[in-house]
Amino acid sequence: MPAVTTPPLAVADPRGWRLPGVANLHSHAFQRAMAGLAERGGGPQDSFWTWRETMYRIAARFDPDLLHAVATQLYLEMLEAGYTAVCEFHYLHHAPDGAPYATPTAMSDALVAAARDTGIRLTLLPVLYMAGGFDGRALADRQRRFAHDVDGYLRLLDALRARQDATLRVGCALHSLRAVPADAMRAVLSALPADTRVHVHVSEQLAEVEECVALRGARPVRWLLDHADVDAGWTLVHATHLDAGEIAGVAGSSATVALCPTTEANLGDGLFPLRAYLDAGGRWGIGSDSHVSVSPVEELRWLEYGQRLLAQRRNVAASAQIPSVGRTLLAAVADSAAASTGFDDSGSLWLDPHAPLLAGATVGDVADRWVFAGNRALVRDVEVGGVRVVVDGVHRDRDAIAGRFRNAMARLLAEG
Ligand code: NGQ
Ligand code: ZN
Repeated sequence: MPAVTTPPLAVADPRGWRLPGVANLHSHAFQRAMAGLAERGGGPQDSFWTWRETMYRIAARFDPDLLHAVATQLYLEMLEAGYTAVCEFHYLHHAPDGAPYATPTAMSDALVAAARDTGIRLTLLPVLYMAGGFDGRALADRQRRFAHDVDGYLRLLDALRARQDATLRVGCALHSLRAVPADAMRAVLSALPADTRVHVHVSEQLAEVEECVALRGARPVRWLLDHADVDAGWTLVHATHLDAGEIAGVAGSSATVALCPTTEANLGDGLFPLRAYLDAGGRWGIGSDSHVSVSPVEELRWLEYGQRLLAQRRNVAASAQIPSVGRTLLAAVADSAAASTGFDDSGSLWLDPHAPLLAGATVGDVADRWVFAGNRALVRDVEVGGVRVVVDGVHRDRDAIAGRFRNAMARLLAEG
């Protein structure tokens, strides 16, 4: 069984019910600007891949200022919802035509500034993106701003690593097996300092599973396990489609799977085999990915409810050792945070002890009440690195940040 936090997860203190802050293991900050704007039917062929074209059209409008404004609002919302750290899977590196900015790290700098402005901890994951598919085809024009060669990518990592401090970690992200040729993957992995966190999108859509089998002779997770030293420093994002051997292989590797239930539902990805993965002792955490929702409770609720709908039974994540589903889910997320983010301490959040929904709550049921019946309004205070950034449900700079976000959205949408 996975390690379980032995002290109580929630403790009552004078400020309320205190729980560990939640790490958000997967974010593309710019996509917050399109939340709710890709929900118009274009026909029965609508899919992840047609959504991606909409996403690319919005991505093309971003510059460092817009990215800063959107990411700042997003990170503020994350903090108010109880997320204290975010792994930013960042691939909008260059200008839309693919030319580097005068300051090559300008887009990364915008994300670092957004995190510092809000007080969230940032694990910046600059993304290596080289090819348009498993066959190694060149990037399409709309993907050119994502591109690096191996040397350029390693230089970017070096430049960003020099800025690491108590609030910033820099890891490595491979966009996906389709976007990173095998030899480039090997070259990058062998050049990384020990202890670098590595994140990769894998096995999200059946089309990529089939293409990987056709071109690399194995399913993507199998291929990755066979071609890289996947260990506790790795985070496999989505890993939705797994066969029994892959479930055992990922669990046995001690890697963390980053599940993004609201985005995976929104994009029609499929359902992760949670029960089998838990039975194999697998580690997992959550991410809000495209940010159609910015709420750890909604991610966890969707995760459990998807499994209930599929299995037609209840309390799927519970076990004989820990019958509370909410506690099981929150403890798994707390236990996986450091391995994926590189930060040892996740900060704390306090649920409002005066909320009617928590009347009569006990140490044994407060996690279930929050995950299954509450929402972010129950989060009263949030503390990161000893600093209280959310007080009485409100981030210290909420109004100023929202004002800049509104201006940014007006500019972004005017360009449509
Ligand atoms: C991304 N998002 O990189 O933003 C991807 C879509 C792709 C998700 N996979 C693009 N949820 O995978 O090619
Ligand atoms: Zn993603």
